[in-house]
Amino acid sequence: MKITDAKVFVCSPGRNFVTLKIYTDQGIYGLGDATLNGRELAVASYLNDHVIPCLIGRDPADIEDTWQYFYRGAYWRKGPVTMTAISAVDVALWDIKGKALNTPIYNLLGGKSRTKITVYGHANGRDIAETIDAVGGYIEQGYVSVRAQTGIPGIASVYGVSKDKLFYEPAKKGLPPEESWSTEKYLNYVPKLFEQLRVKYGTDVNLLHDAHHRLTPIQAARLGKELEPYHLFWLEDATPAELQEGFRIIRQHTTTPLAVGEIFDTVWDCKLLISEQLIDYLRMEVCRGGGITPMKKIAAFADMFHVQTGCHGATDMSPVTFGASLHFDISIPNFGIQEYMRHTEETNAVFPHHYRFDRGFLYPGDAPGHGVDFDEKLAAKYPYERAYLPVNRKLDGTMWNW
Ligand code: EZ4
Ligand code: CO
Repeated sequence: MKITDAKVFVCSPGRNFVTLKIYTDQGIYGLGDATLNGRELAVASYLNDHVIPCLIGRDPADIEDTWQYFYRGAYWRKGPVTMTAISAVDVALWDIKGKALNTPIYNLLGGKSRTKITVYGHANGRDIAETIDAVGGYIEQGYVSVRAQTGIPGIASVYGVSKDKLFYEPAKKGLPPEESWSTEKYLNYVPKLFEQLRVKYGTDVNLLHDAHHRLTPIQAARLGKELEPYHLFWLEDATPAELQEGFRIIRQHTTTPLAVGEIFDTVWDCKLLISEQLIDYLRMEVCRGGGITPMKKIAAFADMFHVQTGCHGATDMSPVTFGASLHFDISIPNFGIQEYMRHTEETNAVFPHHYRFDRGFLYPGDAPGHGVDFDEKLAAKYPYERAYLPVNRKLDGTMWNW
């Protein structure tokens, strides 16, 4: 089999997505997701200008060699633009292999290690009372795991809080919106949320929380310690992780389980975090992490150090990434949990798929490949619209981490 062509589609059915379609001389095509939130066109250019010319004529069966060709072969390694582009190629090639062999990708990864994928939903509210109600709504829908984010009195807009209860979409059309932040107000308010959630809903529900890179290690240690009585499933992105050693400080002080990694793009971003057992859950997924090929290896490495996966699954992962992630999730031994933010009806219509959601669980389906398709005609009705993630400032105007 030979690759005859590849095309990049940029569309915006509710939000922007970049989709790679690889064509072969046997009529089989594969789809990959190349969406990088707020930097979409850079990946589209990387693929169009630098990857696709080298793809034509290659044998799509040689997935490992193709991955090495674009990783080692570029000389310039790592980085979110490069790794998102390589991910799209890798996932599209796994899709082609599955279709060529008429089998779902999970069969090519060793088969199923479980029957269904536990997901967590996103509950949020403008204050503690509203957030408590939102968590209740998820429990009623059958979720066993819920992430809870609350607005904070005195801060105008906070990560994870939206007006729409079922959909949370941080990217906004136009130039980056500005949000504000106070670590002091946040640290004083959030433990009360989890105290009240446990009083109201007891211990059966898994509760998660995302600090979204706002804290220093010692502040994260304080939060983890204060949340210990409420037994969180995880505390996510407590501190930025460029300095992996920073997690030693958090770890010394708290038994609250730690998750990190949604912005990591290679194993080098988490080598120390994993090998020193500084984290419990790794948030990398197939789109940002370079595809299924490296993610299998990273998961195996993490398994040696008791680290489980918790793949990022926000709306900026297109349904193609969800499809691929679910095959990965169902096959690996050290799956932990999968994030699941709902896509809009427009997005789902552009990406018809075989995976399905039912009362707190996702199922990958049995279609050959990853089981997600792309309706080009419909996609063409939704042209790209510039959109950015917010930026974040402390109350005195200092730029801070969003
Ligand atoms: O902010 O995917 O846990 N989920 C998250 C997401 C991220 C977005 C960034 O593109 O932190 O909401
Ligand atoms: Co997060």
